[in-house]
Amino acid sequence: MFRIIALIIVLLCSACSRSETYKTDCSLDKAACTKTSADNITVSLDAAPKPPHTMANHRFFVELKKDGAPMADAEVTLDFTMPGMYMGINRLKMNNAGKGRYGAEWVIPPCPAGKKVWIAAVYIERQGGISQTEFSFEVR
Ligand SMILES: [Cu+2]
Repeated sequence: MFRIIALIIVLLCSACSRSETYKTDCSLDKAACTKTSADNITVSLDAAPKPPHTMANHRFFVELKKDGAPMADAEVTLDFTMPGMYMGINRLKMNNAGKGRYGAEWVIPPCPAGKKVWIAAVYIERQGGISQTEFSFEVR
């Protein structure tokens, strides 16, 4: 029994340290982040004000392009999660602002464990399917 508990503790701790050293691929401190999805959609994510701060309201922007042209006919959802930690449901349906631009507001919730890394999954829904692109970024 003790061995099982010890094993669980070891597993839990390796899970913490893994997310502690999580390598982000996007800095929203100064500029937008851009990636190209598997189905060749260019996805840019941005936030204001900068740098993003916990407990503050932000406006998040997504800009979509396909073959260089704005993609204005998508349903876009932003889903924020923390690596290795359940932080409740933080899913935003974005408003279509036209010309391939989408926006939503979100107050970044405080983390009880003091973690700063969030993953923003951008879900892009169109006739014919859904695609997903993820960005990971740090807040202050
Ligand atoms: Cu957290």
